[in-house]
Amino acid sequence: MGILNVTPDSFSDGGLFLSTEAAVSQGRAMAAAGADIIDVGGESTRPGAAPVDAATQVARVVPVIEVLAQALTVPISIDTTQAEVAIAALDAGARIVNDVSAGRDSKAMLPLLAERGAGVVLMHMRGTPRTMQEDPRYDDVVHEVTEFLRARAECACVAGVAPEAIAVDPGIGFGKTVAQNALLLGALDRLARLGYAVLVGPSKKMFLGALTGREVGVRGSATTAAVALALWRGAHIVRVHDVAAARDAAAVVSAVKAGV
Ligand code: PMM
Repeated sequence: MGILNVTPDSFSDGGLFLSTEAAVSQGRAMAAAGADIIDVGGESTRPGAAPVDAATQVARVVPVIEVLAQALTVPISIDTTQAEVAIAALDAGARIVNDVSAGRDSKAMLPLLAERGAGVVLMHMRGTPRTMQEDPRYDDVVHEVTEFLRARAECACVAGVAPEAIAVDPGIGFGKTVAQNALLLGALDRLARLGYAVLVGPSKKMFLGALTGREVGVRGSATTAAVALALWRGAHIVRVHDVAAARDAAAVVSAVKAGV
C-alpha cells in the first residue's frame, strides 16, 4: 500500500503532493513501482495534529481519486475516519476505507462499508492524534491491541461487512512507546491468528528515528528492515512511502519463506 498524503502537514510527505497534479503523478509512480493499493488521505494523523473538517478533506482527495481510479487498475483506499469523506471517496472510485478510528469516529461508517461492499482497514489507536503520545500505558500491549481489533472486526461483521473485506492494523505510533511499537511488530503473528488480513504501517515513523537516531528523511533503511520483519511475522499488507524498497523486501522475504 503506497501512501499518498494530500495534506500540508503530514510528518514525512506533508506539502509535497498538495496539488492534484503532483498527487496524481505520485500515485501513478507508486503503482508503476508495484503498489497493490494507493492510500489517499486528506488529513494528517501525526502526533499532535488537529482534525480536518470533512469538506476540506473531500476537496483535497476527490479530484485525485477521480483521476487515479480511472487511470490505474489497482484499488484506491481513502484514509479517513469520517463517513461523509468516505462516501465522496467511494463515489469518486475508491474501493477501500482506511479508518484509523476503526469505525468509532463516525457511527455511519460500518453500515456504509457494508452497504457499499467496500474493503476496510480497522486500526488500533489509544486516544486521538492530538493526545495519543501522552504517556501511553498498557498491561500487555499485544493482548490489548489484539482484543481491541477482534472486537472492532466483530462490530464490522455485525454491521454486515464481510470478514474477507477486513484488514486489522496495530497502529504503529498511535499511542505507543518505542518499546510497545517493537513488541507489536514482533507479534504480528498473534494478530494474524484473528483470521483477518493484517496491515502494518511503520514507514519512517518516530520509533524508527528513536532506534536509529535518524531524522525522518533518512529513515529508509530502518523502514525496509521493519517492513521485512513485519512480512516475516505474517503481515499481508505494508503501508509505505517507498514502494520500490518495500517490493524488494517482500521479494526477499517471500523467497526465504518459500524455503522454510
Ligand atoms: N499511519 C498514518 C496514517 N494512516 N493508516 C493505517 N492504517 N496505519 C498506519 O500506521 C497509518 C495510517 C501516519 O501518517 P502517514 O500517512 O504520514 O504515514
